[in-house]
Amino acid sequence: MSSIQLIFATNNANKVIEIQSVIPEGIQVISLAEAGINIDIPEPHNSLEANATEKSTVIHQLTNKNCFSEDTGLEVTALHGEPGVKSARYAGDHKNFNANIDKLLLNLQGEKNRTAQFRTVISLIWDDKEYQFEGICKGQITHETRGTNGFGYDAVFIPDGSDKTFGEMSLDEKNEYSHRKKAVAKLISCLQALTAN
Ligand code: ITT
Repeated sequence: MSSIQLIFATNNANKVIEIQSVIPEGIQVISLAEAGINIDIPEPHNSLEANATEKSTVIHQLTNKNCFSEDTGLEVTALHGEPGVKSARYAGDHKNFNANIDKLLLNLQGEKNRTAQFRTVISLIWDDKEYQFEGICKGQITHETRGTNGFGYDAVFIPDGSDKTFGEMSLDEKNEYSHRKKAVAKLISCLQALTAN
């Protein structure tokens, strides 16, 4: 694959670190900061798919360059899929990770069913056409926080197949299970097909 550049339409620095850790040589992921873009990208919709499209479209219209975005939600079975699309703002518009975790644990107090999944939807805009890719990681919500690595809800989520929370894992360990990594693998395959010959 020849070297390609893609703007990543996110203001979340943790997502940039995670995605850059799994992108192969030959694909250059450029953050909004590196592209000199400073805007609060809107997420007005009720689905991860629609918000992902909104974010990539806004940046594509602004730059006219190939780009991608991702929207991720933590979907908790006992809470009927919440916080889901509201994961970033679960406890309010200030997007505070600790406040979001506190609210989640409170809402699950006394609840035996702790099953949940992270779901990531990536929206790629390549040559003016949109492609979407999904990645899911199933697991359990703990009763208290464990570990300080990662971001968001990592300290209260144990992926199936592990006994550690994401907050107790290195980035490489998280990538063995991660919803984001699975969605990015599909993105990479698509880019390889689009740029083959
Ligand atoms: P952008 O929209 O700018 O990309 P954001 O932080 O607002 O950044 P989302 O709308 O996708 O991103 O919000 C998802 C929230 O879900 C995020 O703020 C975290 O609280 C949480 N989250 C997403 N991915 C996560 C992960 O891998 N581990 C733990 N929590 C995660």
